[in-house]
Amino acid sequence: MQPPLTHSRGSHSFGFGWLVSHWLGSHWLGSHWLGSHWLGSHWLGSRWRIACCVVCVLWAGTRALGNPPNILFIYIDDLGWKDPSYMGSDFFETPHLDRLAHDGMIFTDAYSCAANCAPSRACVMSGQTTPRHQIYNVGTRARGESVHRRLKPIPGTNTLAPTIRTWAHQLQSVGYATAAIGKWHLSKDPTDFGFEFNVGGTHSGSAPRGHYPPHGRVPGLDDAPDDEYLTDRLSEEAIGFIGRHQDTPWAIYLSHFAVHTPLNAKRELVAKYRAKPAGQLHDHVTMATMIQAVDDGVGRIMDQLKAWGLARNTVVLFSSDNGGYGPATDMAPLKGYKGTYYEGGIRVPFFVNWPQVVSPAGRSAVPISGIDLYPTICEIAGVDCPETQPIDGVSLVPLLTGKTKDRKDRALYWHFPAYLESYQVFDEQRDPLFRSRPCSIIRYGRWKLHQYFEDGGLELYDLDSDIGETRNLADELPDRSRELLAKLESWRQRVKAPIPTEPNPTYDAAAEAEAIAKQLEPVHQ
Ligand SMILES: [Ca+2]
Repeated sequence: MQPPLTHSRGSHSFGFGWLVSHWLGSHWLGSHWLGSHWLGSHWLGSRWRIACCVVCVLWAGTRALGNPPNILFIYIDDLGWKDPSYMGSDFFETPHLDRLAHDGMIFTDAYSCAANCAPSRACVMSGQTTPRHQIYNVGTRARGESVHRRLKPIPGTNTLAPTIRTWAHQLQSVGYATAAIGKWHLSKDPTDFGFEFNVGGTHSGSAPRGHYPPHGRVPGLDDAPDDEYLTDRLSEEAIGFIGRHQDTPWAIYLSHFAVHTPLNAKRELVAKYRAKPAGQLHDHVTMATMIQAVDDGVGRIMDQLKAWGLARNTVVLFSSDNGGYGPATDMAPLKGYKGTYYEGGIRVPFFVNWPQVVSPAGRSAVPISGIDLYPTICEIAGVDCPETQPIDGVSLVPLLTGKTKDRKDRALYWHFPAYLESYQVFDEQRDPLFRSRPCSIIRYGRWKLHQYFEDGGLELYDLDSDIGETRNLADELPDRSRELLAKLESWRQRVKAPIPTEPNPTYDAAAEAEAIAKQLEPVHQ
Protein backbone atom coordinates (compact mmCIF):
# COMPACT_ATOMS: atom_id res chain seq x y z
CA MET A 1 0.00 0.00 0.00
CA GLN A 2 1.43 3.36 -1.00
CA PRO A 3 1.23 6.30 1.39
CA PRO A 4 -1.43 8.85 0.43
CA LEU A 5 1.01 11.72 0.22
CA THR A 6 3.85 12.92 -1.89
CA HIS A 7 6.96 11.32 -0.51
CA SER A 8 9.99 13.28 -1.51
CA ARG A 9 13.56 13.27 -0.35
CA GLY A 10 14.00 15.10 2.91
CA SER A 11 10.43 16.24 3.09
CA HIS A 12 7.64 14.42 4.88
CA SER A 13 4.26 15.27 6.13
CA PHE A 14 2.66 12.74 8.42
CA GLY A 15 -0.73 13.94 9.39
CA PHE A 16 -4.18 12.59 9.89
CA GLY A 17 -4.43 10.96 6.46
CA TRP A 18 -1.28 8.97 6.98
CA LEU A 19 -2.39 7.81 10.39
CA VAL A 20 -5.77 6.63 9.26
CA SER A 21 -4.57 4.76 6.22
CA HIS A 22 -1.57 3.13 7.80
CA TRP A 23 -2.62 2.40 11.32
CA LEU A 24 -5.87 0.91 10.22
CA GLY A 25 -4.36 -0.82 7.25
CA SER A 26 -1.43 -2.28 9.13
CA HIS A 27 -0.89 -4.47 12.14
CA TRP A 28 -0.40 -1.63 14.53
CA LEU A 29 -3.74 -1.37 16.18
CA GLY A 30 -4.07 -5.11 16.05
CA SER A 31 -0.95 -6.81 17.16
CA HIS A 32 1.35 -4.35 18.88
CA TRP A 33 -0.34 -1.50 20.62
CA LEU A 34 -3.19 -3.48 22.00
CA GLY A 35 -1.15 -6.57 22.60
CA SER A 36 -3.38 -9.04 20.76
CA HIS A 37 -5.15 -9.66 17.51
CA TRP A 38 -8.70 -9.04 18.70
CA LEU A 39 -8.79 -5.61 17.10
CA GLY A 40 -6.71 -6.72 14.10
CA SER A 41 -7.50 -5.30 10.70
CA HIS A 42 -9.34 -8.41 9.53
CA TRP A 43 -11.77 -8.03 12.44
CA LEU A 44 -12.40 -4.39 11.84
CA GLY A 45 -15.69 -3.57 10.25
CA SER A 46 -16.34 -0.21 8.68
CA ARG A 47 -18.03 1.18 11.79
CA TRP A 48 -15.04 0.29 13.85
CA ARG A 49 -12.81 1.98 11.30
CA ILE A 50 -14.83 5.19 11.56
CA ALA A 51 -14.70 5.03 15.34
CA CYS A 52 -10.98 4.46 15.23
CA CYS A 53 -10.55 7.46 12.93
CA VAL A 54 -11.91 9.60 15.72
CA VAL A 55 -9.38 8.08 18.08
CA CYS A 56 -6.65 8.82 15.59
CA VAL A 57 -7.62 12.47 15.48
CA LEU A 58 -7.06 12.59 19.22
CA TRP A 59 -3.75 10.79 18.92
CA ALA A 60 -2.47 12.74 15.97
CA GLY A 61 -1.25 15.62 18.06
CA THR A 62 0.98 13.42 20.19
CA ARG A 63 4.20 12.59 18.46
CA ALA A 64 5.10 9.52 20.51
CA LEU A 65 1.75 7.95 19.82
CA GLY A 66 1.29 9.41 16.38
CA ASN A 67 4.05 7.50 14.63
CA PRO A 68 5.00 3.86 14.47
CA PRO A 69 8.39 3.24 16.03
CA ASN A 70 11.53 4.72 14.59
CA ILE A 71 14.12 2.09 13.76
CA LEU A 72 17.83 2.51 14.37
CA PHE A 73 19.75 -0.49 13.10
CA ILE A 74 23.39 -0.18 14.15
CA TYR A 75 25.51 -2.61 12.17
CA ILE A 76 29.19 -2.84 13.00
CA ASP A 77 31.73 -4.27 10.60
CA ASP A 78 33.79 -7.19 11.95
CA LEU A 79 32.84 -6.67 15.59
CA GLY A 80 33.61 -9.89 17.45
CA TRP A 81 31.20 -11.80 19.66
CA LYS A 82 32.97 -10.73 22.84
CA ASP A 83 34.07 -7.25 21.77
CA PRO A 84 31.34 -5.21 23.50
CA SER A 85 31.94 -5.05 27.23
CA TYR A 86 28.42 -6.40 27.88
CA MET A 87 29.51 -9.55 26.04
CA GLY A 88 32.62 -9.93 28.13
CA SER A 89 35.50 -7.86 26.81
CA ASP A 90 38.05 -7.12 29.50
CA PHE A 91 39.68 -4.25 27.61
CA PHE A 92 37.29 -2.67 25.12
CA GLU A 93 34.71 -0.26 26.59
CA THR A 94 31.12 0.13 25.42
CA PRO A 95 29.12 1.66 28.28
CA HIS A 96 26.38 3.11 26.07
CA LEU A 97 25.83 -0.13 24.20
CA ASP A 98 25.91 -2.00 27.49
CA ARG A 99 23.08 0.14 28.84
CA LEU A 100 20.95 -0.36 25.75
CA ALA A 101 21.64 -4.09 25.74
CA HIS A 102 20.76 -4.52 29.40
CA ASP A 103 17.58 -2.48 28.95
CA GLY A 104 16.56 -4.76 26.07
CA MET A 105 17.06 -8.36 24.99
CA ILE A 106 20.49 -9.87 24.37
CA PHE A 107 20.65 -12.81 21.99
CA THR A 108 23.60 -14.99 22.94
CA ASP A 109 23.30 -17.35 19.98
CA ALA A 110 22.94 -14.81 17.19
CA TYR A 111 24.67 -15.47 13.90
CA SER A 112 25.71 -13.59 10.83
CA CYS A 113 24.59 -15.30 7.64
CA ALA A 114 28.14 -15.57 6.35
CA ALA A 115 31.68 -15.30 7.68
CA ASN A 116 32.53 -12.17 5.73
CA CYS A 117 31.00 -8.89 4.72
CA ALA A 118 29.17 -8.82 1.40
CA PRO A 119 27.26 -12.10 1.62
CA SER A 120 26.25 -11.40 5.19
CA ARG A 121 24.98 -7.95 4.29
CA ALA A 122 23.12 -9.26 1.25
CA CYS A 123 21.30 -11.69 3.55
CA VAL A 124 20.37 -8.92 5.98
CA MET A 125 19.06 -6.69 3.21
CA SER A 126 17.17 -9.39 1.29
CA GLY A 127 16.04 -11.63 4.15
CA GLN A 128 17.48 -14.51 2.15
CA THR A 129 20.21 -17.10 2.59
CA THR A 130 23.19 -16.94 0.23
CA PRO A 131 21.96 -19.40 -2.44
CA ARG A 132 18.97 -17.15 -3.14
CA HIS A 133 20.87 -13.93 -3.84
CA GLN A 134 24.09 -15.72 -4.84
CA ILE A 135 26.49 -13.29 -3.20
CA TYR A 136 28.81 -15.88 -1.70
CA ASN A 137 31.98 -13.95 -1.11
CA VAL A 138 33.56 -10.51 -1.28
CA GLY A 139 34.12 -10.28 -5.01
CA THR A 140 33.67 -13.10 -7.50
CA ARG A 141 37.31 -13.97 -8.14
CA ALA A 142 38.69 -17.19 -6.72
CA ARG A 143 40.52 -16.42 -3.48
CA GLY A 144 43.87 -17.86 -2.41
CA GLU A 145 46.52 -19.68 -4.46
CA SER A 146 45.09 -21.62 -7.38
CA VAL A 147 47.46 -24.58 -6.88
CA HIS A 148 45.99 -25.03 -3.41
CA ARG A 149 42.36 -25.23 -4.51
CA ARG A 150 41.02 -28.66 -5.43
CA LEU A 151 37.75 -27.37 -6.84
CA LYS A 152 36.62 -24.51 -8.99
CA PRO A 153 34.60 -22.27 -6.68
CA ILE A 154 31.11 -21.04 -7.55
CA PRO A 155 31.72 -17.35 -8.37
CA GLY A 156 28.18 -16.12 -7.76
CA THR A 157 27.74 -12.36 -8.07
CA ASN A 158 28.90 -9.30 -6.16
CA THR A 159 25.83 -7.13 -6.69
CA LEU A 160 22.40 -7.35 -5.15
CA ALA A 161 19.92 -8.02 -7.96
CA PRO A 162 17.82 -4.94 -8.74
CA THR A 163 14.70 -7.10 -8.43
CA ILE A 164 15.35 -7.62 -4.71
CA ARG A 165 13.12 -5.61 -2.41
CA THR A 166 14.88 -4.72 0.82
CA TRP A 167 13.21 -4.03 4.15
CA ALA A 168 14.01 -0.39 3.45
CA HIS A 169 11.75 -0.58 0.39
CA GLN A 170 9.02 -1.99 2.60
CA LEU A 171 9.38 0.76 5.18
CA GLN A 172 9.51 3.40 2.48
CA SER A 173 6.26 2.07 1.03
CA VAL A 174 4.45 2.95 4.28
CA GLY A 175 6.03 6.35 4.57
CA TYR A 176 9.18 5.88 6.59
CA ALA A 177 12.07 8.21 5.91
CA THR A 178 15.02 5.90 5.27
CA ALA A 179 18.75 6.52 5.50
CA ALA A 180 21.80 4.39 4.72
CA ILE A 181 24.73 5.84 6.60
CA GLY A 182 28.11 4.19 6.14
CA LYS A 183 29.12 0.97 4.45
CA TRP A 184 26.86 -0.44 1.76
CA HIS A 185 28.96 -2.85 -0.31
CA LEU A 186 26.13 -4.46 -2.30
CA SER A 187 25.88 -2.20 -5.36
CA LYS A 188 26.93 1.27 -6.44
CA ASP A 189 24.24 3.08 -4.52
CA PRO A 190 21.88 2.16 -1.67
CA THR A 191 19.34 4.69 -2.94
CA ASP A 192 18.43 2.05 -5.52
CA PHE A 193 17.38 -0.22 -2.66
CA GLY A 194 14.85 1.74 -0.66
CA PHE A 195 17.04 4.37 0.99
CA GLU A 196 16.31 8.00 0.20
CA PHE A 197 19.47 9.27 1.87
CA ASN A 198 23.00 7.94 1.55
CA VAL A 199 26.23 9.03 3.16
CA GLY A 200 29.32 6.95 2.55
CA GLY A 201 27.63 4.06 0.78
CA THR A 202 29.33 2.66 -2.33
CA HIS A 203 30.25 -0.78 -3.64
CA SER A 204 33.46 -0.64 -1.61
CA GLY A 205 33.74 -2.74 1.52
CA SER A 206 36.36 -0.67 3.31
CA ALA A 207 36.50 2.76 4.84
CA PRO A 208 37.07 5.14 1.93
CA ARG A 209 40.85 5.56 2.06
CA GLY A 210 40.79 4.92 5.78
CA HIS A 211 39.02 6.31 8.81
CA TYR A 212 40.47 9.82 8.36
CA PRO A 213 40.04 12.06 5.28
CA PRO A 214 40.41 12.46 2.43
CA HIS A 215 37.72 9.96 1.53
CA GLY A 216 37.74 10.68 -2.19
CA ARG A 217 34.56 10.83 -4.19
CA VAL A 218 32.30 9.12 -1.71
CA PRO A 219 28.74 10.44 -1.35
CA GLY A 220 28.49 13.01 1.42
CA LEU A 221 32.07 12.74 2.62
CA ASP A 222 34.03 14.88 0.19
CA ASP A 223 33.87 17.87 2.56
CA ALA A 224 35.31 16.04 5.57
CA PRO A 225 37.76 18.20 7.54
CA ASP A 226 41.23 16.73 8.03
CA ASP A 227 40.83 15.79 11.67
CA GLU A 228 37.35 14.29 11.41
CA TYR A 229 37.16 10.66 12.44
CA LEU A 230 34.84 8.78 10.11
CA THR A 231 32.92 6.97 12.86
CA ASP A 232 32.16 10.33 14.53
CA ARG A 233 30.99 11.78 11.27
CA LEU A 234 28.61 8.90 10.58
CA SER A 235 27.13 9.22 14.07
CA GLU A 236 26.59 12.95 13.45
CA GLU A 237 24.98 12.17 10.10
CA ALA A 238 22.52 9.90 11.91
CA ILE A 239 21.70 12.69 14.38
CA GLY A 240 21.29 15.13 11.50
CA PHE A 241 18.89 12.81 9.68
CA ILE A 242 16.83 12.27 12.82
CA GLY A 243 16.73 16.03 13.41
CA ARG A 244 15.35 16.58 9.94
CA HIS A 245 12.66 13.92 10.39
CA GLN A 246 11.46 14.40 13.94
CA ASP A 247 7.81 14.37 12.98
CA THR A 248 7.87 11.34 10.75
CA PRO A 249 8.74 7.70 11.30
CA TRP A 250 12.29 7.06 10.21
CA ALA A 251 14.63 4.12 9.82
CA ILE A 252 18.39 4.44 9.81
CA TYR A 253 20.79 1.76 8.70
CA LEU A 254 23.86 3.02 10.57
CA SER A 255 26.44 0.76 9.02
CA HIS A 256 29.78 1.83 10.45
CA PHE A 257 32.98 1.13 8.55
CA ALA A 258 34.43 0.50 11.98
CA VAL A 259 35.91 -1.78 13.05
CA HIS A 260 37.03 -3.12 9.67
CA THR A 261 40.58 -2.69 8.41
CA PRO A 262 42.45 -0.47 7.88
CA LEU A 263 42.88 -0.29 11.63
CA ASN A 264 43.12 3.46 12.19
CA ALA A 265 42.99 4.54 15.81
CA LYS A 266 40.93 7.51 16.90
CA ARG A 267 43.89 9.68 17.85
CA GLU A 268 42.42 11.29 20.97
CA LEU A 269 41.79 7.90 22.57
CA VAL A 270 45.15 6.24 22.02
CA ALA A 271 46.82 7.48 25.21
CA LYS A 272 43.93 6.23 27.33
CA TYR A 273 44.21 2.66 26.10
CA ARG A 274 48.01 2.67 26.04
CA ALA A 275 47.85 3.41 29.74
CA LYS A 276 45.24 0.74 30.42
CA PRO A 277 46.43 -2.68 31.59
CA ALA A 278 45.94 -5.33 28.92
CA GLY A 279 43.08 -7.73 29.45
CA GLN A 280 43.51 -11.47 29.31
CA LEU A 281 41.17 -11.67 26.36
CA HIS A 282 41.71 -8.35 24.60
CA ASP A 283 44.59 -5.89 24.48
CA HIS A 284 44.56 -4.20 21.07
CA VAL A 285 44.84 -0.43 21.60
CA THR A 286 43.81 0.64 18.10
CA MET A 287 40.80 -1.68 18.13
CA ALA A 288 39.82 -0.32 21.54
CA THR A 289 39.76 3.25 20.22
CA MET A 290 37.73 2.23 17.19
CA ILE A 291 35.17 0.46 19.35
CA GLN A 292 34.93 3.33 21.81
CA ALA A 293 34.32 5.75 18.95
CA VAL A 294 31.35 3.64 17.88
CA ASP A 295 30.06 3.55 21.45
CA ASP A 296 30.54 7.28 22.04
CA GLY A 297 28.52 7.92 18.90
CA VAL A 298 25.73 5.66 20.14
CA GLY A 299 25.73 7.68 23.38
CA ARG A 300 25.42 10.96 21.49
CA ILE A 301 22.60 9.64 19.33
CA MET A 302 20.67 8.35 22.36
CA ASP A 303 21.15 11.64 24.22
CA GLN A 304 19.76 13.52 21.26
CA LEU A 305 16.83 11.13 20.90
CA LYS A 306 15.97 11.78 24.54
CA ALA A 307 16.32 15.53 24.09
CA TRP A 308 13.90 15.40 21.18
CA GLY A 309 11.48 13.13 23.03
CA LEU A 310 11.97 10.32 20.54
CA ALA A 311 13.85 7.72 22.58
CA ARG A 312 10.75 5.95 23.88
CA ASN A 313 9.46 5.45 20.36
CA THR A 314 12.73 4.24 18.85
CA VAL A 315 13.75 0.60 18.48
CA VAL A 316 17.50 0.01 18.46
CA LEU A 317 18.80 -3.17 16.82
CA PHE A 318 22.50 -3.86 17.12
CA SER A 319 24.72 -6.44 15.49
CA SER A 320 27.85 -7.20 13.49
CA ASP A 321 28.20 -8.58 9.96
CA ASN A 322 30.65 -11.35 10.91
CA GLY A 323 33.14 -12.44 13.51
CA GLY A 324 36.04 -10.31 14.71
CA TYR A 325 39.25 -9.73 12.80
CA GLY A 326 41.64 -12.42 14.05
CA PRO A 327 44.82 -10.34 14.39
CA ALA A 328 43.14 -7.65 16.51
CA THR A 329 40.61 -9.41 18.71
CA ASP A 330 39.64 -12.76 20.17
CA MET A 331 36.32 -14.55 20.43
CA ALA A 332 37.49 -17.13 23.00
CA PRO A 333 36.11 -19.53 24.02
CA LEU A 334 34.79 -19.61 20.48
CA LYS A 335 37.07 -21.07 17.82
CA GLY A 336 37.86 -19.08 14.70
CA TYR A 337 37.46 -15.50 13.52
CA LYS A 338 36.17 -13.58 10.53
CA GLY A 339 36.26 -15.81 7.47
CA THR A 340 35.92 -19.16 9.22
CA TYR A 341 32.65 -21.01 9.73
CA TYR A 342 33.59 -21.96 13.25
CA GLU A 343 31.59 -20.06 15.84
CA GLY A 344 34.10 -17.23 16.11
CA GLY A 345 33.55 -16.40 12.44
CA ILE A 346 29.78 -16.30 12.46
CA ARG A 347 28.47 -15.85 16.02
CA VAL A 348 27.98 -12.15 16.64
CA PRO A 349 26.75 -9.68 19.25
CA PHE A 350 23.06 -8.94 18.88
CA PHE A 351 20.55 -7.07 20.98
CA VAL A 352 17.23 -5.34 20.53
CA ASN A 353 16.19 -2.39 22.68
CA TRP A 354 12.49 -1.64 22.31
CA PRO A 355 11.20 0.60 25.08
CA GLN A 356 7.85 -0.38 26.56
CA VAL A 357 7.67 -3.58 24.52
CA VAL A 358 10.81 -5.57 25.34
CA SER A 359 11.34 -6.04 29.05
CA PRO A 360 14.74 -4.99 30.39
CA ALA A 361 17.34 -7.65 31.18
CA GLY A 362 15.95 -9.98 28.54
CA ARG A 363 18.21 -12.77 27.40
CA SER A 364 17.60 -15.40 24.76
CA ALA A 365 19.72 -18.39 23.75
CA VAL A 366 17.50 -19.20 20.79
CA PRO A 367 19.66 -19.44 17.67
CA ILE A 368 18.80 -16.54 15.38
CA SER A 369 20.37 -15.14 12.25
CA GLY A 370 20.80 -11.96 10.24
CA ILE A 371 18.04 -13.04 7.85
CA ASP A 372 15.63 -12.62 10.76
CA LEU A 373 16.16 -8.86 10.78
CA TYR A 374 14.08 -8.35 7.63
CA PRO A 375 10.77 -9.78 8.92
CA THR A 376 11.51 -8.37 12.38
CA ILE A 377 11.95 -4.83 11.11
CA CYS A 378 8.85 -5.15 8.95
CA GLU A 379 6.77 -6.39 11.87
CA ILE A 380 8.03 -3.60 14.11
CA ALA A 381 7.00 -1.11 11.45
CA GLY A 382 3.67 -2.82 10.84
CA VAL A 383 4.31 -3.60 7.20
CA ASP A 384 4.13 -6.99 5.52
CA CYS A 385 7.09 -8.68 3.89
CA PRO A 386 6.89 -8.61 0.10
CA GLU A 387 5.13 -11.42 -1.70
CA THR A 388 7.45 -11.06 -4.67
CA GLN A 389 10.45 -12.80 -3.12
CA PRO A 390 11.09 -15.60 -0.65
CA ILE A 391 12.05 -14.47 2.84
CA ASP A 392 14.06 -17.08 4.73
CA GLY A 393 14.14 -15.21 8.03
CA VAL A 394 11.60 -15.44 10.82
CA SER A 395 10.44 -12.42 12.81
CA LEU A 396 11.98 -12.10 16.26
CA VAL A 397 9.00 -10.16 17.61
CA PRO A 398 7.38 -13.19 19.34
CA LEU A 399 10.70 -13.82 21.12
CA LEU A 400 11.06 -10.15 21.96
CA THR A 401 7.59 -9.87 23.46
CA GLY A 402 7.86 -13.14 25.36
CA LYS A 403 5.07 -14.74 23.35
CA THR A 404 7.51 -17.47 22.34
CA LYS A 405 10.48 -18.80 24.29
CA ASP A 406 12.02 -21.21 21.81
CA ARG A 407 12.11 -22.39 18.24
CA LYS A 408 13.00 -25.99 18.65
CA ASP A 409 12.15 -27.02 15.10
CA ARG A 410 14.12 -24.37 13.36
CA ALA A 411 17.53 -25.00 11.83
CA LEU A 412 19.96 -22.36 10.61
CA TYR A 413 21.96 -22.93 7.43
CA TRP A 414 25.04 -21.49 5.77
CA HIS A 415 26.34 -22.19 2.28
CA PHE A 416 29.80 -21.10 1.18
CA PRO A 417 30.80 -22.69 -2.14
CA ALA A 418 34.00 -20.65 -2.41
CA TYR A 419 37.38 -20.04 -0.78
CA LEU A 420 38.75 -17.49 1.66
CA GLU A 421 42.50 -17.32 1.93
CA SER A 422 44.32 -17.23 5.21
CA TYR A 423 45.95 -14.23 6.79
CA GLN A 424 48.78 -14.17 9.29
CA VAL A 425 46.72 -15.87 11.99
CA PHE A 426 45.82 -19.42 11.04
CA ASP A 427 45.69 -21.53 14.16
CA GLU A 428 41.88 -21.64 14.48
CA GLN A 429 40.88 -22.83 11.04
CA ARG A 430 40.68 -26.20 9.32
CA ASP A 431 44.01 -25.82 7.56
CA PRO A 432 46.57 -23.01 7.48
CA LEU A 433 46.05 -22.02 3.84
CA PHE A 434 42.38 -21.09 3.91
CA ARG A 435 40.12 -19.63 6.54
CA SER A 436 37.36 -21.49 4.76
CA ARG A 437 37.17 -23.91 1.90
CA PRO A 438 33.85 -24.73 0.18
CA CYS A 439 31.36 -25.90 2.78
CA SER A 440 27.83 -25.94 4.12
CA ILE A 441 26.88 -25.70 7.77
CA ILE A 442 23.77 -26.48 9.78
CA ARG A 443 22.96 -25.44 13.36
CA TYR A 444 20.05 -27.39 14.76
CA GLY A 445 19.36 -27.11 18.46
CA ARG A 446 22.56 -27.89 20.32
CA TRP A 447 24.15 -29.49 17.27
CA LYS A 448 26.29 -28.03 14.52
CA LEU A 449 27.51 -29.94 11.48
CA HIS A 450 30.09 -28.71 8.98
CA GLN A 451 30.31 -30.38 5.57
CA TYR A 452 33.39 -29.68 3.44
CA PHE A 453 33.07 -30.37 -0.27
CA GLU A 454 36.70 -30.89 -1.23
CA ASP A 455 37.21 -34.00 0.87
CA GLY A 456 33.70 -34.83 2.09
CA GLY A 457 34.84 -34.03 5.62
CA LEU A 458 32.19 -33.81 8.32
CA GLU A 459 32.57 -32.11 11.67
CA LEU A 460 29.86 -32.50 14.28
CA TYR A 461 29.87 -30.50 17.50
CA ASP A 462 27.64 -30.38 20.55
CA LEU A 463 27.62 -26.65 21.25
CA ASP A 464 25.96 -27.11 24.64
CA SER A 465 28.96 -28.94 26.00
CA ASP A 466 31.62 -27.80 23.54
CA ILE A 467 31.07 -24.21 22.42
CA GLY A 468 34.69 -24.07 21.25
CA GLU A 469 34.20 -26.85 18.67
CA THR A 470 37.17 -28.81 19.98
CA ARG A 471 35.79 -32.34 19.78
CA ASN A 472 34.51 -33.61 16.44
CA LEU A 473 31.77 -36.16 17.13
CA ALA A 474 31.00 -37.04 13.50
CA ASP A 475 32.39 -40.58 13.76
CA GLU A 476 31.24 -41.12 17.33
CA LEU A 477 27.63 -40.16 16.58
CA PRO A 478 26.99 -41.33 13.00
CA ASP A 479 23.19 -41.30 13.34
CA ARG A 480 23.21 -37.68 14.48
CA SER A 481 25.57 -36.77 11.64
CA ARG A 482 23.32 -38.48 9.10
CA GLU A 483 20.22 -36.76 10.46
CA LEU A 484 21.81 -33.31 10.23
CA LEU A 485 23.35 -34.02 6.84
CA ALA A 486 19.95 -35.07 5.50
CA LYS A 487 18.41 -31.82 6.74
CA LEU A 488 21.26 -29.84 5.23
CA GLU A 489 20.95 -31.59 1.86
CA SER A 490 17.20 -31.14 1.85
CA TRP A 491 17.61 -27.42 2.51
CA ARG A 492 20.20 -27.11 -0.28
CA GLN A 493 17.76 -28.66 -2.70
CA ARG A 494 15.00 -26.33 -1.58
CA VAL A 495 17.07 -23.20 -2.15
CA LYS A 496 18.89 -24.63 -5.19
CA ALA A 497 22.32 -24.23 -3.64
CA PRO A 498 25.08 -24.94 -6.17
CA ILE A 499 27.84 -27.28 -4.97
CA PRO A 500 31.29 -26.95 -6.48
CA THR A 501 32.23 -30.28 -8.07
CA GLU A 502 34.42 -29.33 -11.02
CA PRO A 503 38.09 -30.14 -10.37
CA ASN A 504 40.49 -27.23 -10.58
CA PRO A 505 42.95 -28.17 -13.37
CA THR A 506 45.75 -26.14 -11.81
CA TYR A 507 45.48 -27.84 -8.42
CA ASP A 508 48.80 -29.32 -7.27
CA ALA A 509 48.52 -31.66 -4.28
CA ALA A 510 52.27 -31.70 -3.68
CA ALA A 511 52.49 -27.91 -3.70
CA GLU A 512 49.55 -27.72 -1.31
CA ALA A 513 51.11 -30.24 1.11
CA GLU A 514 54.40 -28.38 0.98
CA ALA A 515 52.73 -25.04 1.67
CA ILE A 516 50.80 -26.46 4.62
CA ALA A 517 53.96 -28.00 6.07
CA LYS A 518 55.81 -24.72 5.65
CA GLN A 519 53.07 -22.81 7.46
CA LEU A 520 52.96 -25.26 10.34
CA GLU A 521 56.74 -25.42 10.75
CA PRO A 522 57.28 -22.36 12.97
CA VAL A 523 54.36 -23.37 15.20
CA HIS A 524 56.04 -26.67 16.11
CA GLN A 525 59.54 -25.33 16.69
CA1 LIG B 1 32.62 -7.55 7.93
